[in-house]
Amino acid sequence: MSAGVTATAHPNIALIKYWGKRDERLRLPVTSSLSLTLDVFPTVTTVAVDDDLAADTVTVGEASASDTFAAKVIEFLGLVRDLAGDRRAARVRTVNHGPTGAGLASSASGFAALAVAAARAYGLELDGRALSRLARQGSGSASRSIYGGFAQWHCGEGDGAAGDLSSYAEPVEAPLLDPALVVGLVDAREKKIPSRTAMRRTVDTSPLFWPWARSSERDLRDMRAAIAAGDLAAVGEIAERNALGMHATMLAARPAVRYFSPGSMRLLDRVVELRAEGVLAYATMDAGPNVKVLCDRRDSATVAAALAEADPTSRVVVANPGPGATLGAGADDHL
Ligand code: 2P0
Repeated sequence: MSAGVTATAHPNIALIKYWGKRDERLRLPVTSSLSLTLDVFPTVTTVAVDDDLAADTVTVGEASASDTFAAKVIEFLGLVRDLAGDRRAARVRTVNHGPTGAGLASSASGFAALAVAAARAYGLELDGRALSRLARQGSGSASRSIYGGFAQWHCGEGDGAAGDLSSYAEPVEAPLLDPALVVGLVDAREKKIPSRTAMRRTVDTSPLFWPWARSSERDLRDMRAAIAAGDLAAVGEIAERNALGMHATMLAARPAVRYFSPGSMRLLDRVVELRAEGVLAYATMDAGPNVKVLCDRRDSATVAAALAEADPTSRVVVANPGPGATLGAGADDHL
């Protein structure tokens, strides 16, 4: 058996959120989204195609993966095998250096790393756009982790093959910004309602979903202009309103989906106070209670100290813009 192909990818945090699919199978989103890839919590994944293996095996670190996780990985390998015209099974080993399933984009880094490693292991030569489309089919947000820094995932047009071809992420240049994202880990445990379930329930039952989706298209246009102008205050304001609006759609779902906890509220309150104190700091939240605060890199230590003081049980991690998905084990050289 060969040693396999290893790839590393980092999570991304959306400043304009992806929330709602128009095609569940192909993971085509209702709206376009825009994110920042981080330099913390990478996933490192190795795929080894094996002539003698009867069925795929999936391990997480040194242990067997749960049935649910293994099923997702094996389904994804099926897509890669179809593209490559190669029916051989593979061994997959993945290590996620961050909280898993806690609204910290572990599925984004996970499927981006798996897409890059599996494509190469099965001999496919895919460019960034094709890798992004492939990663998208594992987990929508993974389409954006193919790229470092800011990235926009285009919702694309139409359904079926046309939608598939037109729905991919691209990098967004931001030479005038020097941002940091300070992560307040209120609770690093796995969330109770998976984002996939929450997303579907919101689209199906929330009267606020379509108004948010329409306003999100406008938020994205405004966000692109604010990034191009290097206007951190505008970028932050748009990101915060887009995220809180997304949570409003969930709160209005039936039954409601609520990811906020008392710790989240303490951190959100502190962010408002920081602004009153003159620090440009803006919050965003995903499918979990953790709060991520966008600020200028120069203010990241101030923001981190404020969050740690506001909620002493939260772990605070300062992240900066990180790299796109790459072959190799990144910093994790011992793998
Ligand atoms: C995002 N989230 O834009 C949004 C905001 C969570 C809140 O993408 O169903 O794991 O696998 O396509 O990508 C989380 O959803 O969902 C997510 P699937 P995914 O980052």
